[in-house]
Amino acid sequence: MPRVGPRFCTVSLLRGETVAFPIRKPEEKTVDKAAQLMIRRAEELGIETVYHRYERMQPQCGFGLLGLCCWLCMMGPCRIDPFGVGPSKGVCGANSDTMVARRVLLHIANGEAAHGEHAFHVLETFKTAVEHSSKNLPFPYRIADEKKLRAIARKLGIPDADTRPVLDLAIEVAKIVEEDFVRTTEEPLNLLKAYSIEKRKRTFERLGIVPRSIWREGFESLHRIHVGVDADYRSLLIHGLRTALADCYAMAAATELQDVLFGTPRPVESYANLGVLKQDEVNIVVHGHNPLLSMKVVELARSEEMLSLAKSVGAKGINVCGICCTANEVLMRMGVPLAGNLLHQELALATGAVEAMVVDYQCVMPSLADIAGCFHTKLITTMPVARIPGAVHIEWKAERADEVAREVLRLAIEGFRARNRERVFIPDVKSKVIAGFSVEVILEALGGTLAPLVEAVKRGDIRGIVGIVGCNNPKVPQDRGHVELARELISNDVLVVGTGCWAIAAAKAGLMTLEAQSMAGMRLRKVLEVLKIPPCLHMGSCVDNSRILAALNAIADALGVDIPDLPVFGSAPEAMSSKAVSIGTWFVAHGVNVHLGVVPPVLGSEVVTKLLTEDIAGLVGARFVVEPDMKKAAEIILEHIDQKRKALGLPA
Ligand code: BF8
Repeated sequence: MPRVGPRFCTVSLLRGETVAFPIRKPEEKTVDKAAQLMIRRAEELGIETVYHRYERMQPQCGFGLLGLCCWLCMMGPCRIDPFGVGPSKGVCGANSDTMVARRVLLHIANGEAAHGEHAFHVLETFKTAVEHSSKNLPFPYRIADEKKLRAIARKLGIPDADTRPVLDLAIEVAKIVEEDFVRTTEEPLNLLKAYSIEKRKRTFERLGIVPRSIWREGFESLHRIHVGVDADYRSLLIHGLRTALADCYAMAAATELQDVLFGTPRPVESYANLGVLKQDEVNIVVHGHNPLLSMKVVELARSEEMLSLAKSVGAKGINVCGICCTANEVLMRMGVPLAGNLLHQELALATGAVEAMVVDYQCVMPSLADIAGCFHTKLITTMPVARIPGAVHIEWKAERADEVAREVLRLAIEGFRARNRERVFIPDVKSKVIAGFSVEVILEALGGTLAPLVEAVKRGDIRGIVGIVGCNNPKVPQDRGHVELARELISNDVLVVGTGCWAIAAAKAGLMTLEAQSMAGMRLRKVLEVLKIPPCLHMGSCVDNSRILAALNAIADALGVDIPDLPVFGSAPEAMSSKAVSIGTWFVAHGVNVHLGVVPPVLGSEVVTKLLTEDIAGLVGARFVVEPDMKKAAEIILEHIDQKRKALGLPA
């Protein structure tokens, strides 16, 4: 059991002294009421969570926080003294600029690899599904959204996209997307050619950052950061832009093909927060990012066969709910409730009410196995690339997806008998949410054209549009930045859209309901009431940031301007993962300023910091802005929006 109480956490420093760091109260760790209750509950039960581990980790390495430590070769680890007293170069001779830039590129490549693998797994499944359908063979997956497939084919320039047989088209689409992974020539990504607006393409060409293949850019990044290769912070970061662009179109591939396999999201009502767990039902939490298995689990959980099995063990039903982006995927398409975002994953298990947590990959904490072990809960890993010691591993394969889902459900249902009701504590906290705002749905709500939205922006009823995305990070109180920034912006007539853990935070805070229209400024409110939409729009999981880009492309096209000219901004108030670094970078590359609420590890190099926060604007028309205070962040964002409106000749 960790040393977590009552008010101090003691840490022995290398020098042998012991330093006490104040432990924050639950109310200082998170603004989420359910999480506050569950942190106390976890402490009563002697369960360590991410919140406690973060405090035990203090003080975190000052070199690491500045980006000034390097362990990329075995001459290291090295660290550079930011005060100029100790070493100014690593053993290999790399200075602080090289060290910091290498680390940024490593984060981007890591994020790109994560989204790239996700997209590739979806592509492989899509291809196999099409092959089986062509031969009339049974397969767990099939084309569910023909309309979306034809729309993708049209965008890719495939001839006769509206009339050709659907399986022919699917084969063509798969070939074109596959080429974007494996291309060995200098040709640009097909998806970028088809999806990006002309003005942006010209910028990418001018800077030499047009990505060639999804695999190649990440591969080259890892080569460049190897000891003794690229030492110039500028060329490292320029390749970072190229890799991030490859990431962007990998994400687009994942979103598009998932829509074809599972349907394009449509508005759906559900609930969010730990109060969605049920006392009298089998609770199954799906967690991770790739919906290939979780969609099957949800489908099967609703079958008569499984419901009667659940009743046979004394449960009233089967309650599937989700954590992180897998949650967003199944919410958007099936109305499955959200149990929570990143920092809720351990708390969900600490309720003692979960029979099985089924994980795929990314943002899944290995410590889940320890917490599951305190209860009857089964932690089930399913992906060959993501194993956790202590978990049950039931491996997903596309052709076995239905069987795997059945095995998972049986294990969970069986587990219900072993639930110790005396140890169950489910916080009675949940909020209503309306999700499912794909670009297609937004267009439909506007009557098939963006014109009403563009007109509202022109008039100033919508002052600007901000995409808030990204993670939770225990360095800042959970959800505080997400909620504060969103509230501040909507009250100033800014329409907020977003994805990922922000979307879950906003849902838990009740910002994704029609009632939340009352929190919007008067002018925005009128628009929301006419369209019957919430002030914060849930656009999906993190790969669905590609939907936000698609909307920006369409608005820029409609106004006849480039993306940097638009009154828009991006923000990741609680960014944590490498994927967030990569996503932020490709938004900047596309000309969208990105605000970060957590200081990234770049301050060890003045020139890298300057490049990312100032000089990059001269290259791509946008930059990063770091501001931990959300009131000030909102002011910066509003000022930028107003400047852009003025430049476009739009009224204030
Ligand atoms: O991909 S927002 S913590 S869950 S990385 Fe992870 Fe960050 Fe959440 Fe989704 Ni995105």
